[in-house]
Amino acid sequence: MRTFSIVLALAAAATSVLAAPAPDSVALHRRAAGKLPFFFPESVYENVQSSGSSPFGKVTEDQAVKIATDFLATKLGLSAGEFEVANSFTDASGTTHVYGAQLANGLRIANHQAAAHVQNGQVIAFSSSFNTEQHVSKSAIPASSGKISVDQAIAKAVESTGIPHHKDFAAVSEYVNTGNGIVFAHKFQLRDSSKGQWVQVWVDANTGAIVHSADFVKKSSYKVIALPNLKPTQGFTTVSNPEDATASPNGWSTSGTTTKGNNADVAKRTASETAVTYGTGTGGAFTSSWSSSSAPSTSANIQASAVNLFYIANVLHDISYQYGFTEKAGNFQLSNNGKGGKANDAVTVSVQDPNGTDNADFSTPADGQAPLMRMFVFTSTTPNRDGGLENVIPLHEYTHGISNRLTGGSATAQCLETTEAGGMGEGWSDFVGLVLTAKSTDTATQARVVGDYVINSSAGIRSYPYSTSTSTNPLKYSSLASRNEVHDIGEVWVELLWEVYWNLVTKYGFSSNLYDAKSTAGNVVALQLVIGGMMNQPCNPTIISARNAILKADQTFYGGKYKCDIWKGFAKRGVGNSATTTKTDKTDLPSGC
Ligand SMILES: *[C@@H]1O[C@H](CO)[C@@H](O)[C@H](O)[C@H]1NC(C)=O
Ligand SMILES: *[C@@H]1O[C@H](CO)[C@@H](O)[C@H](O)[C@H]1NC(C)=O
Ligand SMILES: [Ca+2]
Ligand SMILES: [Ca+2]
Ligand SMILES: [Zn+2]
Repeated sequence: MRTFSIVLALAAAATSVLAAPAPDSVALHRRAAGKLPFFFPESVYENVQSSGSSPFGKVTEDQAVKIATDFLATKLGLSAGEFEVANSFTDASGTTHVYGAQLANGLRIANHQAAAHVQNGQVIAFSSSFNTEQHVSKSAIPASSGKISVDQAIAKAVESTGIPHHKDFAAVSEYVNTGNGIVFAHKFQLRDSSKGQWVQVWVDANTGAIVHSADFVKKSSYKVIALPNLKPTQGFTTVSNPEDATASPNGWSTSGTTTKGNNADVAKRTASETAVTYGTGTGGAFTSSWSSSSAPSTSANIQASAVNLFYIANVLHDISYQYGFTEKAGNFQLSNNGKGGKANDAVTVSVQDPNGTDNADFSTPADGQAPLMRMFVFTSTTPNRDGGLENVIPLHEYTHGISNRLTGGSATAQCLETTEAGGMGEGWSDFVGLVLTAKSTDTATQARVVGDYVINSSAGIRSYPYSTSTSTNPLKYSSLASRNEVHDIGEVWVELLWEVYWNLVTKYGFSSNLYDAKSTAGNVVALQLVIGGMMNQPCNPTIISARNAILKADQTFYGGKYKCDIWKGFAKRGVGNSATTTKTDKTDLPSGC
């Protein structure tokens, strides 16, 4: 196993101009989420003053429940049969918690909930969403009957939401406060596991309309440098529910409170690893407030970096999954949910890793052992800059994991070890970074620069910007005669792939939805060909055998449709039909192209 870094050393700043990318508001991915009606009367919450020492002392749980329900009956003006305890328990402090809902005609009013909390025989707090001064005093309760049957209500709701009925949950009759009075309703569930949708709805048994709903799917949001944006100067935006249900059925953050989940474990660690600080969220919402004028080490900036890195690692997990980097292919997950492959290898991401500067690296052991991605701080500016905030850098690092696992199979991690194969490893990493940060307004001859933010130089960290213009980027196959370092070799490989990419985008268009790997848009096809090539190529491939593996992927995925687009891209920069591993430029095409 070899550890790959993003740079060997900082390139001396050459001159080149980066055209400012046009703003591109097209999101990479959005889960379809229709808004269903939801009404819940505002709850009141009161701490009840203790009257000092309790006349009761310790009471049993049953006694505590009776004390709570008597209290609620008086407080909310309820008579016998108008309240039902749904659940109660006593915690370690001896406090008994009692929860329930208002009953009418023996049925629950779904959103008329109340609770009381009892300690030492006294109510210490209570809450309610009904019958207090703030709420409408007793609404009229309609009859518990309706014109619409349960089956009719289900049929209507399935039709209007497009989500199938979830038959495991039996329908229940309940009342619902709609905000305009109480209605008699049928309660049931709708679920589509493949789309990650699962909701409970209440349908008015007289009108057939959905009047209330509860969405069981965890909501999430991440304030990040949203792809395809590249760097913090383009701003942080809040991305909502970015998880792909197929690739990440368990979501991204396991708890909704830390940057730790099935695909990635993202934290700032001190050098001795005595302190581990995860990015934090509340109920799935991960906010951040990054400051360009403060050092990366402030807690706000560490949080911004951790949340951004968690986002990038998970996005690439989910996108690469669509193109075949799945559990069985050896991807990086804590649990594989029974889908094959070896688990326990979510990516460990070290935010602002203290053991290095001015670089980033990624170590990939074989399937079943967790890889390590170390993001360092770059030191040539004041304040220093965080590599985790230039999206191309973590995308580059994660792609090392993909190319290493796929080449020669996931059980072995020794297939990108020769200098030429290692060079292509660097190339695939930059290439995937470019593809995930490409915008619909980009052009073939535009200069695409890597690492310009971290070193604050428009030239970035490579010797030339990537571009199909041979004056902007003159690299060709024969350039390898004087290029022996893996990143230098990688630049040549990226140029070859970049020519193919643009042949495809020019002819077949661009899609901003990289999650649809079946799309015929040129950029999606290019990504599929490159990832498919990794699966086909031999252990320690050469540029020639890696090109041939891409041509093979074109046959297997597309029946050879893009053969000539691929050949023309490679031939333009010297890897034509008669090119050999001696690295002399040949620009000829095979017959038929
Ligand atoms: C930093 O390097 C030391 C010494 O090699 C190692 O023990 C420690 O785990 C490293 N710290 C981190 C955060 O990786
Ligand atoms: C980045 O470079 C520009 C232009 O050379 C300079 O004005 C600016 O101060 C630099 N920023 C930092 C943080 O070093
Ligand atoms: Ca795995
Ligand atoms: Ca491998
Ligand atoms: Zn690298």
